[in-house]
Amino acid sequence: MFDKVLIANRGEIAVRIIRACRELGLQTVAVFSEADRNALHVRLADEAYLIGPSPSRESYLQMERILDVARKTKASAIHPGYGFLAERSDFAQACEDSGITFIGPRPSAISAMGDKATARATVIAAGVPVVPGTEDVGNLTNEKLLAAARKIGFPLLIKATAGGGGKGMREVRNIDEMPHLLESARSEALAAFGNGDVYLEKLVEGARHIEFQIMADMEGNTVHLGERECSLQRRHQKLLEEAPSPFIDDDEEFRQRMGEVAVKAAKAVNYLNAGTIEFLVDKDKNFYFLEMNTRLQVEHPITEEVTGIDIVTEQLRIARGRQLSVRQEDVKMQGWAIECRINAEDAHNNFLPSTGYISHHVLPTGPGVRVDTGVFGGFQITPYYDSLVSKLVVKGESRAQAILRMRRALEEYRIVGVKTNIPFHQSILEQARFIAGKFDTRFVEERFSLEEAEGGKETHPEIAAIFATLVAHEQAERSAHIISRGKRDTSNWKWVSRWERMNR
Ligand code: MV4
Repeated sequence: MFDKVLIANRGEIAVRIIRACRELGLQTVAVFSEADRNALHVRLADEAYLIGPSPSRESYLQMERILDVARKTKASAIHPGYGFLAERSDFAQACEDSGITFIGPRPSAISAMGDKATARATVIAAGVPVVPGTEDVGNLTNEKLLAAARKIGFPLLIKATAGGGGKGMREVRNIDEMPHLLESARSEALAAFGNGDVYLEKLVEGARHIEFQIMADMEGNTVHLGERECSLQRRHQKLLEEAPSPFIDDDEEFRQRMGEVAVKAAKAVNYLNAGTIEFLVDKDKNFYFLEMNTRLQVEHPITEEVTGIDIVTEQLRIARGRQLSVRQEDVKMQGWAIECRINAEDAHNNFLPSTGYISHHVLPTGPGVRVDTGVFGGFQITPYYDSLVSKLVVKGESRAQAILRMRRALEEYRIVGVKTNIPFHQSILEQARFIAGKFDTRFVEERFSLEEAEGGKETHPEIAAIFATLVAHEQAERSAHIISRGKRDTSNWKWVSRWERMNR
């Protein structure tokens, strides 16, 4: 059993894991690249070791160097976080071979779910619904794929077996464009994953993306912690997530039916520790397994907020051989949580990452607000890693309260030195379709093009009226008086000068 954990990651998730270890009395070892000498995870850990230059290929992806640090410091467990080495079965295996506990699933489950065609075949065999498509694994020839396409029908999607996250994905409307799109999908997949294999699925249009959190212990107890709504994405990057999903909300029967299928899919690969089953859900509530993420996810906090279960603590307990602390019937979703991913990016420059020195970072606080972050005032945002600055999470009793609370928190948020997508989140939270919960995976991209086309004058009078009533109700229920919510003070500089005067 371990009492010292190496965290093979950086940023907010490394901080999140260190905090859970600290609460459990476990020693922590951080690793860092040259760009991260001053990082928060380095400051918070009991020990920290430089593992290489800034590019992740030369640091956070260096398995041997990380294992060396673990051996040297006698850390007998490694938490991989998300990204980097989290879904590398060879890394999980290398840990096992070195007698180090990998805090996550077994290598066999990572590889079975990592190959999306194998994942499909495996869950089909377990009786889990998938979108109609190819069911063979391994390298399918173009000839076979063309024959399969005629059977499946159009429109369909070409997907990369090594993929996930939309890389190497192509929408095909008819057989004539298929050969060309097969070639481009294969070459994109080959470049991105070193594997050009593809498979086919019928295109499900206007679907929602809903995922279930899974936890499983060494005894094979497997539970789900309910769903997260993840339809709001841009270019396959999630932007805002909520739990529960407005599409499931109080349909407990539907939730349990999907949850049972999610558990079945996880059990099909003898799953251990935390994972996520992604589903596509169409407007008639048909749902289909898409893929499994064999890691802790960025958006795990919203599930923690509505279930009261600390997922990272649970991960550590499971890895130490303890039983799950909850049975399925004990898991209850209560209230509503929303997460906004605050990214350092420039909306006016094609959402390119915005780098630079964060001179001020003042976080929203108060009732129902949680911020997970790895940055602070004085931190330099470099171009080497992803653009996530923080995860702003709010919890309310109802969805309406969570929305109002998120708007309030976004107004309070002050970050100076880099551009962020805070204005984007504010505009989403004002959208009638978002407020009404009537959106699918096309919403974000459609909305932006619509706004341009119509000069921002998209109106849904009925939905707007319904929400006005909701807000009025919500506000009437509060005794506090509400100051007319003006526009966010967009001038950070004005705010900084006030702050400086206050601190003189
Ligand atoms: C789909 C789909 C429609 N039909 N599969 C995108 C990334 C990868 N995880 C799966 N994706 C999709 N697969 C079928 N058969 C639509 C998407 C999709 C999507 C899925 C989840 C969240 C956002 C999305 C945005 C565009 C397309």
